[in-house]
Amino acid sequence: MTEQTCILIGAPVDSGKERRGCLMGPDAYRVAGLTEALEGLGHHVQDAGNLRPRPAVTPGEMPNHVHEPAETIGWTEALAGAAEAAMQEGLPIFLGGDHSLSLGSVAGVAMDAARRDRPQFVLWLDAHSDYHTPQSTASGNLHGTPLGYVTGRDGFHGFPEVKAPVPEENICILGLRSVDAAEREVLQASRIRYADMRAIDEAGIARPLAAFLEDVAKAGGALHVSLDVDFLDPSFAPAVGTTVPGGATIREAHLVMEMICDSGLMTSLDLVELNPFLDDRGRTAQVMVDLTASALGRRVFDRPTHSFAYERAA
Ligand code: B3U
Ligand code: MN
Ligand code: MN
Repeated sequence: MTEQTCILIGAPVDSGKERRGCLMGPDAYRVAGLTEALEGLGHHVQDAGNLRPRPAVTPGEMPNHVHEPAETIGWTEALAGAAEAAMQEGLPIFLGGDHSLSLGSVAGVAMDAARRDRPQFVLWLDAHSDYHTPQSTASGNLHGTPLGYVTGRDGFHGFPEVKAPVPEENICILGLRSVDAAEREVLQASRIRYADMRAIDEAGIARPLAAFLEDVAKAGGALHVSLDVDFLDPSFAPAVGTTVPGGATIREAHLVMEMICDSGLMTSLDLVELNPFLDDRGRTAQVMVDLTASALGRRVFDRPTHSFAYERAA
């Protein structure tokens, strides 16, 4: 693949849920050799260090059960600015941090796309749909809300205004197996496309992904990929607070990353929800680094050993 300037943005966000530990994520990726892996593939890597949240206050209208809203608002402001700026320099890789970091990363890259008159697309690799609002979440955990925020759903009082909402039809979620009732209703009524694990078991993961990538290419879109550790099966990615059995295998996950790489479409990436406190000798951090390398060109062979044509999903 063509060489990229990868900008590593540490985002030790830990306010999006109660269980702590994701703040150690950025350093775990560094220790697991992310920079070295990407440089070994011929890319330039700039490690921008770790961001800090802007100071913020809890808005009066926020439901009481929402956990640490002020801190997440501060992170969203900092990340949206950093994301938009980094898009001028190269391909930002956001090292989480929990998934509430994507309120900012996606809002920021979408601002950049809007400025360039390019449609923004988002590929969400996750067991969960993260489509809540601060009103609909039962847990009060804002890491369950980024897709609600970036699509412009109401109720995000005190958060920066979403000036470039991502159209629902530009979002694809793969890996679903834990969706709350309140999300399920709105998700089914939305134009977001999604494949749950049943669909992936039946048709394979390549089909829905190929169809989505084709649409991104046709539209000349920018593609943000958001990889939640819990997309993966917990048997080999245990370092996450919200494990859900029955996730993507290592092989499925690498295939996704390799197809993203082949498409040449990815313009930004989030690595989220790694909790190194729960890891087994850095095993999950290493899997996430290896997947990032696959998305940026690591291959067994230069060319596929067989070639397959993926049918478009119905
Ligand atoms: N939907 C649940 C669970 C959840 C969402 N995202 C994660 N967990 N990681 C909630 O709390 O909103
Ligand atoms: Mn998530
Ligand atoms: Mn998840």
